[in-house]
Amino acid sequence: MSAVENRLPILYSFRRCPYAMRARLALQSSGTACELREIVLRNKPAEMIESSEKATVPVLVLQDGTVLEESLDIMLWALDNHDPEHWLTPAGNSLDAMLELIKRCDDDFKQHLDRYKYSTRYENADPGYHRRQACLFLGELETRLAQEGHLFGVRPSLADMGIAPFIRQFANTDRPWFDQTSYTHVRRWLDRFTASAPFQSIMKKHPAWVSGEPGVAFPAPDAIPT
Ligand SMILES: N[C@@H](CCC(=O)N[C@@H](CS)C(=O)NCC(=O)O)C(=O)O
Repeated sequence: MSAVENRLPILYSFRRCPYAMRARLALQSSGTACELREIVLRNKPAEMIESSEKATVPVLVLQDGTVLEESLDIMLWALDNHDPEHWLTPAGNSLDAMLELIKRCDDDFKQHLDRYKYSTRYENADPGYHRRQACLFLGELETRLAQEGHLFGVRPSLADMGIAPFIRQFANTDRPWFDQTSYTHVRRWLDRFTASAPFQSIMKKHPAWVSGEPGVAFPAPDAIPT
């Protein structure tokens, strides 16, 4: 990929972060040209911290200096500008309903995911308990996916793209276990998501950004929906 020459929104990102994944998915779907700066979490660039004191990825710095420092805000900003795949308007469903499901993923499910995946980082965390609790959310997704193949209808929406990166993280914590669960629709949905061209494209590897150097042009032109 070529280096960025024009002044574009700057996206501070970390390839493996599920929050950054969902932001990249929306920026790509909306065709929002950015300068992507891949960061290393243990050595965050001063420029990123200057823009966003809380210093979590993703951070999007717009040309007018506005800073978006929540992944969902980045998704909504990008898709409000241009939403060619209609992620914000699933047939027969509302944005509010999608936001409600995403919130439950970000709050309750993520809390159990962290205590399952990183149980040693939490005092007295029982990974088995937290996996069972997380499965309540999976059960709900299973019911939804059994109906029409995606969380809110027959095609991917904001909810699928906002939630799938976290289910991927959950699945990869113990893949042999996950692969033998009865969540067949969730497993198929996740497989389709991870094998999809848009996901493959946002997961391309980039070297860590070096201060003073241009970042990388994102998204790849051939990954932008027409
Ligand atoms: N609510 C934030 C959460 C972002 C977040 O926690 N990102 C993690 C990486 S996955 C992070 O940057 N953590 C800070 C660190 O590890 O220093 C969002 O939706 O953007």
